[in-house]
Amino acid sequence: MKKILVTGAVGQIGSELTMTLRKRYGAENVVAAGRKTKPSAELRDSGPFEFIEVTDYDAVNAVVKKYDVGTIYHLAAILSAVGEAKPQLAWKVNVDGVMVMLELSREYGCALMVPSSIGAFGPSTPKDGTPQDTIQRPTSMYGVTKVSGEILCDYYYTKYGVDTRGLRYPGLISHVALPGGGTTDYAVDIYYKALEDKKYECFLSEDTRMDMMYMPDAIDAAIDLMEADPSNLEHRNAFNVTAMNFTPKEIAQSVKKVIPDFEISYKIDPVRQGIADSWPNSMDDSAARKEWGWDPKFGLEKMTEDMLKNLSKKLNINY
Ligand code: AKB
Repeated sequence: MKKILVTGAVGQIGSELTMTLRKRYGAENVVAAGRKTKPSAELRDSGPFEFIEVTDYDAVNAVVKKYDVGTIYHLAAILSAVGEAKPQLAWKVNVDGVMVMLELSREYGCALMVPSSIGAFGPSTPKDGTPQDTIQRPTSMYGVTKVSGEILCDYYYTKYGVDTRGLRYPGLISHVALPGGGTTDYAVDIYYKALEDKKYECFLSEDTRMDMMYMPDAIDAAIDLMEADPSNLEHRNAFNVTAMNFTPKEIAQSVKKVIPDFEISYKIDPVRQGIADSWPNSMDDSAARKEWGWDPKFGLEKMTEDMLKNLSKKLNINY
């Protein structure tokens, strides 16, 4: 079989996606690629691993050739908070990197998955039940790069027939790898702090509502989308996908049901609050449900129970 390449394989989504793909398609068929973060022993030893810079066409080309790659999950990206601090880096990684993947996919006939985000929307987008096809005028640099990536995917599909597919991920929550500098990171931090300190100081206000998803659903979404019958896909830029939406106050209440003496306090970070306020409260993901059967399994309470159970084992802290 042609091989699968996962870029950003050491990151929050990549580390779990790579292992799931290896179990499903055979470890030798899934090439993990990272930049400089040391991979876990499991990731490094269970199948092929390569260090590459995703903006380096020649380096990625060599890996695609060496392994006869037929599918690329391009997960390497700069997240929203880091993107505001380093806009040029965000453009380089998030847009130039996508261009490298699109060009190679055109040349080698690869299917390409590029994640987008709720960050691809902005303050002029309808905030509740945000439609699949709507105004996209983001005010964060991250959002600018994500919209650019979506439009480039549409362009390469229409112009060159590249099999592009994408997901507008909401905030992702996992007990395996930490997110790297996003606006929704609070929804991961809160579980660690609940176990470690029984308290958490949140950088967003208590009523900031955003879409969220537990990692097992995010992994299923990526694989199900890439396995979907192409003739059913009307959207080639990125699909709205969500599993739940909540505020910091609501996630804190769900933690408190399991750890009754947990307390949350608030110290607002104006940069991340500004980004969060420009994003939707909730997206309409009916196009994903209709076109490829999107159907998430985890809501807030089920996720909280699972997160705390798994983190308590990982951190060796009982509750
Ligand atoms: C971020 O907060 O930057 C990401 C995202 C929603 O795309 N988690």
